[in-house]
Parts: sequence; C-alpha cells; structure tokens
Amino acid sequence: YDLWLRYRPLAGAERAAVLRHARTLVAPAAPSPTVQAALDELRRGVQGMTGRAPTAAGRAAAGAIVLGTPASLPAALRPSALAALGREGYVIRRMAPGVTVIAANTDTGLLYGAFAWLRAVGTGVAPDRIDERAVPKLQLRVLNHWDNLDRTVERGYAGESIWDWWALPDVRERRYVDYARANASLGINGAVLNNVNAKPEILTAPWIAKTAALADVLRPYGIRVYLSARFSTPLELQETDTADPLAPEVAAWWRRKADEIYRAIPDFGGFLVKANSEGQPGPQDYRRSHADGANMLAAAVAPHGGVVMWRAFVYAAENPVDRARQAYDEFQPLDGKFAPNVLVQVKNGPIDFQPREPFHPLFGAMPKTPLMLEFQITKEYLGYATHLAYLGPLFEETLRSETGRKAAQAAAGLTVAQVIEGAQVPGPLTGMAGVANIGSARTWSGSHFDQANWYAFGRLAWDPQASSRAIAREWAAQTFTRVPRALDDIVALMMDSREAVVNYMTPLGLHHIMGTGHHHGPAPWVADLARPEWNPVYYHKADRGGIGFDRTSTGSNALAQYAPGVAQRYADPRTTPETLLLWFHRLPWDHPMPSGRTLWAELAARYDLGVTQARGLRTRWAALAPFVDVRRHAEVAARLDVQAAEAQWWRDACLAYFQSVSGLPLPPGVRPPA
Ligand code: GCW
Repeated sequence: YDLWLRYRPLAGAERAAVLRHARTLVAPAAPSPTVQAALDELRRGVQGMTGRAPTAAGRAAAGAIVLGTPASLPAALRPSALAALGREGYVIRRMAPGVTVIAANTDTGLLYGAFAWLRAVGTGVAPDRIDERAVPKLQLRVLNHWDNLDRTVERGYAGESIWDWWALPDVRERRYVDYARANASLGINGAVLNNVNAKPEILTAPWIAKTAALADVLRPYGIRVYLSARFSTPLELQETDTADPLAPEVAAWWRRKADEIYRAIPDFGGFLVKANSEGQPGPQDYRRSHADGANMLAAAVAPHGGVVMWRAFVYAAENPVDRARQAYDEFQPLDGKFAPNVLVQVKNGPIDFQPREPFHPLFGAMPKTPLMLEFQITKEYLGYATHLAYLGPLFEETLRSETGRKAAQAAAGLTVAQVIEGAQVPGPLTGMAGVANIGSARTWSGSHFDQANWYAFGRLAWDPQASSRAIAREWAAQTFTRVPRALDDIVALMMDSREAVVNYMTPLGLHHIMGTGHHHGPAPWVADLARPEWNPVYYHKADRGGIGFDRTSTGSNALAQYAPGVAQRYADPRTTPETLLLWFHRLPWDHPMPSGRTLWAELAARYDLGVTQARGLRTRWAALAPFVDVRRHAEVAARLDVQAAEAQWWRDACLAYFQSVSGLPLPPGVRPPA
C-alpha cells in the first residue's frame, strides 16, 4: 500500500546523517495546504527513516530544511536563477553550513522539491550531497482512468475503481490523499477521473458535485481533475435535439455546462474526448470533422483556461485495408485547424498498446498542433497484472524514436520526445497521458512490480528523455532494497522483462494475436469475427506462403505516413529492424535472417527464448529472497510461476498454429509443443 513512499528505517551513519540535516523545518508563516502537505511529507519521511520527526522552527540554523519562495526566502538563503524554474520547478541547495534550502516559485514547486529530497535520501544520496534543480519538460502530466461510474475499470486488473462514487461527495476516503501523494511525488499534475468510453451522467449536477469533492482533495497536491466527455451528452440527456457541433444550441449547451462545472471546480482541467472510434459518437456523425468537434468544446472551456484533449485513436470497419493507417489519414490533414487550447492525444503506436509497436507516424507530422502522447500503464496486452513486464523500456523506445521530421529551420531530426516537448509548436501546451493501472487492490496496481510502471510513467512525463534504467533503479531502491548487489539484480530483471514478453507473445514485429476481446493469452487462429480487424489473422496473415503484414508500397503503404528517411529504411526487409520485421513486411517462411536461420527457425527460436527468459525471471527472483520481505517475495513469486506457465502456453499455441498453416516441420532443436 505504501508504494515507493515507504520511508523504512535507516541505520548507523546514514541515519545519523539524515538526523543531522533534518532537525528542523522552516516554512513561510501561515503555510498553504500545499506547503502543509510538503511539511507533513518531510515529517513523515524523516520520522520513518530515523525514528524522529523534525520540529518546526522560525529561523534557519544548522540542521534546518528551509522551504521558501522568492517572496519568503531571505536574500542570503535565496538560490540564484529562481525565475527559470517556472511554475513547477524546484531547486534543492545548501545555502549555509548545515542548511538545506528547497526553493520554488510556487507552493507546488515546494511540494515537488520536498518529494525530491525524500527520493534522494531514499535512494541513498547523502543529505549534504543533495543538489538538484529540476523543471518539468511537459506541462500536462496526466493519468487517464478508464474507470466507470459503477466502479468497474475498463482494462483494469487491480480491483474496483478507487473512486467510491456512491459515497461521494460526502465521504472522502483517506486513500484519495495517498493517491495524491504518490502522484505528486512524481510530478503527475492531472487526472481524468472517468473512462474515455464515457457516460452522459458524468456531466450532470450530482456527478459534478462528486468530481468537485475529489478536486478539493487533490488540489493541494497540484493535481487538476479532468473528465472524459461523451460527445452526444446534450442529446442523450434530452437537453438538445442534436449533438451537431456546428448547431448553435449545442455550442451554447456546452458553454453553459462548462460554466456550471467551473463554478464548482474553478481549476477544472478540461475534457478528454474519444470520438468516432469503436462506436463512440462524434462530430463525423454529422459530417463534421474532428477539428469542428474539438474546437466547439474548446470554445466552451477556453474562457476558464481549460483544455480539450482530443484522442486520435480512431478506427472503423470502413477502413478494412489497414487499421494502422486511419489515425494519420484522418488527423494529419487537420494540422493547423485546431483551436489553441486543443491537444491531439496520440497513442504511442499506430495500432493499440502492443508489446512492441513502431512509433505513431503522427509524431512529427502535425507541426502546427500540440500532440500529447498516450501510453497505457495498465497491461492490457502484456499479461495483465500477473505477468511481470517493466514498461520503462517500452516507453523509452517510443520516446527516443527518431521521427525523421524537423522543427522549422532546424538541421537535425526530432525524436518523439522532442516532438511532444513542443519543438515544432511554440507555445505552452505539451503533455503526456498514461492509462492508469490503479485500483482498490492493496498493492494499488494489482502486483508489486506494476507499481513501477506507474512510477516510470510519472518520471518520464516529467522528463521524457530520462533513462528507464535509472528510473527502475530509483524505484527499486525505494521499494525493495538498497543493498547494491540485490538492487543490481532487481533492475536487471526489470529491464529484461518486457523483451521476454515480446519474445513469448509477439516476436519479430507480430502484433494483436491475443485472444479477442479480453486480450489475454494467444489466439492467432481466430478468423470468424464480424469486423476484419477484430481477427488476429488480419494482423499476421500467415499461410503456406509466409507471414507478416505488408505495409510497404506493395501492401497497405502505411509506411508512406512516415518521414521519407524512416520510410525508406523500413521499406527494405534488410534495413528494417528485426524487431519490427513482420510489422512492415510479409515474407516467405524461408526468408534468410541475420542469424543465418530461416524466418521460421528464427520465429521458433524467439518463442523458445521467451519461455527461457520467463523461467529465468522466476529463478532470478528466487535468488533475491534474502533481500525482500517474505510476504512481498512470495506474492511476486506466485505471479512469476503463472508467467512461466503462460509463456509456455503462448509458445506452444503459436508454434502449433503457425505450423498448421505453414505445413512446415519444427526447426531442428525446437521441442514440440507440450
Ligand atoms: O485498447 C483498446 C481497448 C479498449 C479501449 C480502447 C481505447 C477504452 O481494448 O478497451 O477503450 O483501446 O483506447 O479507447
């Protein structure tokens, strides 16, 4: 339950050093709730780590931690260049012997600084060495909860929703505060409370009151609330006769609705919208464009400083050739047509949160539109909360992808991280969204290691160019142990875990061959569902002649959506990274691979390797028993047993199926399916 905020007792010299540097806390008189939260956290942390909480003091003497803004800090204790920290940055610096100053321009910055100090101590930095200056690179760092109003969670594997809608607004669970603390510790500053498959009711008065109560709890922690809006809400509530975004009565309804929400929640963040996707209503129902729809909502929230996050995840049966093309085809032509307070929210890859996808071709291709990147933290396609898969490397892989697109007048191409940091669109709107893996489970995320995915998302939203390995280390040090050898092993195990999943589920660029609907377990054989793109066979296209999706000019030509340099590289199987080979190419089974094996032999070897790796996670974790408490060790071990068994299931099922269509014998050395 404590997540990475465990603050377990230190011993010996370490404890003494923390005691020496955190004897007193000095803060502005009459602290705001936000500064109060920072002070409480520092007290809680130091108390936990040393057994003694710092006391409040009016003046800075040796042993003090001083929290202050330019207005409250005396000149001698004011670090330089505070203005450059902006609204949310902080600096931690020793400004006098034994005096640690945490400075920021706002109280939220101070809260982030307090958490950063605790994180540094918690990862083993000596208190007199803590010297940090940090400014978030993205403005909106937002969790997307796919939580329904009946407390079920779409694609949630961690129990029911943490929002107890029934008891709200009167009953405010302590858990909401702990949720806010965890997010603030990472710099997450927004939460969309309800599912993108939204219900109209969420925008009625009783639900606005419930939302306002949550906003009140989260506000001191720097977190704004947002809501997913169903495009047809006014029509379905029978308050208008249409939901056409260009109908004046519709625009007026949304303006009144926004006014009503902002009366209850003055700092409401805005709306997230899934429109004309998977059966959701949208502007296209009225032959209007996504921009027409987004801009109408944007006009309603603009007077209040709100934003609209309009999702680009669209696909429809009318596009049977290649679902991967649709978002780009619909959105790229709209570049420059969106209102200034609209962000287009784009999933990391062009299909749907697969274990591996290439980066989405929209990144870099809409230079006049703020693009918000959407990752899925909950592991819909990576074994739910049972399988261990640290997603840091997946996130990092997308963020570091070279788009081949440039900023105006620039020489060098941009990575996805640079695109979402706003390299092409000057202006303040930047952001990253993560589909939350949070529920009422005691572990919050359904398993201990899934907490690391929440953590990694938050840290990468703060700095999209951070290293996923360094983040894993930070998390594991605070969560499990700081014994160097054990920490090394845990980090290595985490770093290997996602690639293991890719190998036993979808190696070499295969994708979406999971069981239809639930998306757990293999089902490459499914071919009889109504819409073509619901069937796994649509994605792998395996038959006697070969396997893979031809997205080059001889196939769907989705490749042409990438910048010419990237497209050119991926057009040739010889220059396509092996990891994405069957994403872009359909190849004969005997296609020669760099290893010297045939494609078929390579595929079989990868599935085998995945099983070996999954078993390896289990034995490697077993060896860590001396370093982890018995209960958590056993809880992880039980899941790793399932993972090893299910890796085998994946391998056996996929090899047996591909054999059945290819008619080929198993390559030498590969054991027959059990
Ligand atoms: O990954 C798919 C999921 C749907 C989800 C959709 C989306 C919320 O299977 O459950 O709906 O993506 O992102 O909108």
